[in-house]
Amino acid sequence: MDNPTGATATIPAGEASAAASNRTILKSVCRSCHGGCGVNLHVVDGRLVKVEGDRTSPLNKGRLCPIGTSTLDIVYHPDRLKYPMRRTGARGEGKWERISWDEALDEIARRLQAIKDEHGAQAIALGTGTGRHHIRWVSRFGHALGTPNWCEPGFAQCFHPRINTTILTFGDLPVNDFTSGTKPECIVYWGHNPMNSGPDGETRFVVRDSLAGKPKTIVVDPRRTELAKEADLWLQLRPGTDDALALAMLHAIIEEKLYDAAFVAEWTHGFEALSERVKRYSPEWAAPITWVPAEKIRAAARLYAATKPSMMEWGCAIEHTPNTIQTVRAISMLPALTGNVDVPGGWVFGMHGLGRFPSLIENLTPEMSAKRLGADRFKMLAGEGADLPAAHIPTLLSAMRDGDPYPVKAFLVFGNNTLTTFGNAKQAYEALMKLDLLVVADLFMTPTCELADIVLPAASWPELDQLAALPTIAGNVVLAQRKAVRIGECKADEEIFIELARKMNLPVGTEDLDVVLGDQLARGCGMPLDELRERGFLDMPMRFHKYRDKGFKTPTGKLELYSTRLEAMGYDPLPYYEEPPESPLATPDVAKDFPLVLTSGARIPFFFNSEHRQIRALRRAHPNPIMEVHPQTAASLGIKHGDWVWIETLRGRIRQKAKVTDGIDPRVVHVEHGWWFPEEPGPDHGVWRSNANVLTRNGPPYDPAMGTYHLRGLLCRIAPVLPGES
Ligand SMILES: Nc1nc2c(c(=O)[nH]1)N[C@H]1C(S)=C(S)[C@@H](COP(=O)(O)OP(=O)(O)OC[C@H]3O[C@@H](n4cnc5c(=O)[nH]c(N)nc54)[C@H](O)[C@@H]3O)O[C@H]1N2
Ligand SMILES: Nc1nc2c(c(=O)[nH]1)N[C@H]1C(S)=C(S)[C@@H](COP(=O)(O)OP(=O)(O)OC[C@H]3O[C@@H](n4cnc5c(=O)[nH]c(N)nc54)[C@H](O)[C@@H]3O)O[C@H]1N2
Ligand code: SF4
Ligand SMILES: [Mo]
Repeated sequence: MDNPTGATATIPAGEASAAASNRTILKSVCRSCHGGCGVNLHVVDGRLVKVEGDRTSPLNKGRLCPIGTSTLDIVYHPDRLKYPMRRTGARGEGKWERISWDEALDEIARRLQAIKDEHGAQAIALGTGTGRHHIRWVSRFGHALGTPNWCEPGFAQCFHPRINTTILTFGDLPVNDFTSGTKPECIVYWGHNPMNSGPDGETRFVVRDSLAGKPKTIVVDPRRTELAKEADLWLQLRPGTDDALALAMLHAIIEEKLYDAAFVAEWTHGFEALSERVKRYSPEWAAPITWVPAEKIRAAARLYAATKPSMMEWGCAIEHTPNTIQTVRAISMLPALTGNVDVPGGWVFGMHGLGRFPSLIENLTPEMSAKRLGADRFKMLAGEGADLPAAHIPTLLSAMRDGDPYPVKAFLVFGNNTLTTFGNAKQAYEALMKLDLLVVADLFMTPTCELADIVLPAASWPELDQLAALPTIAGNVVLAQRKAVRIGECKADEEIFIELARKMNLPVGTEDLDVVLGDQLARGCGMPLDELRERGFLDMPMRFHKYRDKGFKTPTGKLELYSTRLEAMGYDPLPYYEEPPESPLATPDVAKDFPLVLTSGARIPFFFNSEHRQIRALRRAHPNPIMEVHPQTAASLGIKHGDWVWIETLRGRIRQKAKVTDGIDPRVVHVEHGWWFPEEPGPDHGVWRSNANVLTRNGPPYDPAMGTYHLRGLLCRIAPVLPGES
């Protein structure tokens, strides 16, 4: 389903051809999702007229998804924010005046300085969204300002548990070898559906292409996705129980001696301890927890272990419960035990074509770092176990709302629709309403922008210069992102940070953008910035079995099944199972009133999280929020396909339209995330009606090392929306 929207990425042919003589074509990279599809940007008289997939790019070979195809509609949408604005009425009243950039930045600088002087730098927090071009620039500006408190809703909930955990276990983040040409014989899709999502760190087209060689596939998903339909084995588990399933597969692989004995003996640390630990987690133990029959778990273990090379494609579903670190660890041990590590057609470590980003974290004193919200408890998120430490969001929200453990007075949000994507959206709202200063930089006037003191118009990806390296962290393909046009007074987030740092006379973080980018390249692949911009991208040849030279980059030099670093931080060095805190087994009393298991957030190919509802072609392809329910459950409650349905949890209720399907277990319900209705009036734009995060919880217990809260596998009840109900 590459482009069923019929959206066109070109302006009318006449206009384009009339101006064809002064056409410039820039090689760039689409950044509307985590992927990095190569593109050619056609510019005529300062206007972007065409965005086409770059046929020479190894990542997309000329293809674009529906979102990439809609780039012109996004860039030139009439609702784009085009100049800075200051609030004139009460917070959230929707009254604004236009101001200049100078006025906006002067006022922000003045108010930040006053808060810093009165409460300390830690009273200023920064926020951003998932994996965007400027994500690390947000932390950089925070560190330059002297605050340790920056956050992103994915840090404890998405990808970073995988990054931080695999760095402990393997010394590096493994990715899949999609580009060397070696055909995988088996692929596991675990809580991940790259048919719909532009996945974390990969690009969707190479992931899809890997299916062409007809590998065996194993799909771990509570919903019958396109991949599940075609799979050799579909493990339809209860949401939130991935850890139990992985532990049971490890049990079977060890008990039946299906592991790669030579690799395990030479290259792993702690195999005996792991074997002892997983003895208790047999497939028969896991069956009633996961709802997957024991025989099927064994069959999956056998198929995976016997078929090489094997890839593991994993998604954020495994990071949406409060036992994230152990879940990621347990799943990552499947490739580890079967020797599918740094091999062609399997998991590989990257070439790191982009040098480490200068986050300026060294600018924080140890005392200030220790003040990072959550650092005392969640060391894998906010402390020494994190690749790039970030603040714990629920703790940050309490600091804003209640001044606990200390007051946070300002929040600068660069590309995050807080009210839609943070767990427990109502608490997020209460926290934002308490701030002295809320600044939001975005492309559109979101419900979160509506609460701001100052709104800044951000540049979208074809409006700015940057670098990208895909897969993320691994950096095998390095790409130059090019500024092709300017819209209104929009500015790149990076430029805003640099200007603000200069205005505030900060000691660091004031260098020109190109200096930072050039330096990152010099410390990575070594190619000069101008040359990369000319060529568009650099595809670095892969090397395999890199650990054979100097061992794994872990304290023992081995792949640590038993994690010495987790142990040193005071966490369990071996994986274990923990039932999700709200579930039919953990809270049977709650389950009496809320009998269904709720999961959320399976990706929609036409939207990126809370974005793109205002893009007509994309919205036409998916006009309404859709919940999924089994025919049996629907019939028992009088719900028909296409009905609006209430979905209610202990936190609140929302409505979405029913898709009645036997592709979901009768005991499970799925809701989409990210919904608000840009076409409806502000300030809330309908954000409370269908927003999945009205339903989710962000209270304790959290993952002990990562602070992760609970987005998938909660308890809910559903009922038809009756005429006249609102
Ligand atoms: N219930 C539930 N909640 C979830 C999830 C789930 O599965 N279920 N998934 C979670 C996950 S995995 C993640 S990563 C988060 C994602 O959460 P977010 O990253 O916050 O979500 P987005 O909607 O992608 O982005 C937020 C805003 O960034 C703006 N934006 C886009 N490009 C730019 C730019 O270049 N500059 C600026 N300044 N703004 C820009 C968009 O217009 C949008 O308003 O959501 C999480 N929330
Ligand atoms: N088009 C598009 N692309 C995107 C995004 C987007 O919103 N739209 N969002 C981006 C972001 S932030 C992320 S993190 C990635 C996410 O993309 P993926 O990692 O592919 O994850 P999801 O699509 O959220 O979920 C994948 C599958 O997990 C299943 N699932 C639900 N609950 C559970 C569970 O408890 N266990 C298991 N094993 N499976 C479960 C769902 O049924 C779904 O089919 O996509 C990124 N790319
Ligand atoms: S998959 Fe992502 S990077 Fe590729 S065209 Fe779509 S939005 Fe752009
Ligand atoms: Mo994410």
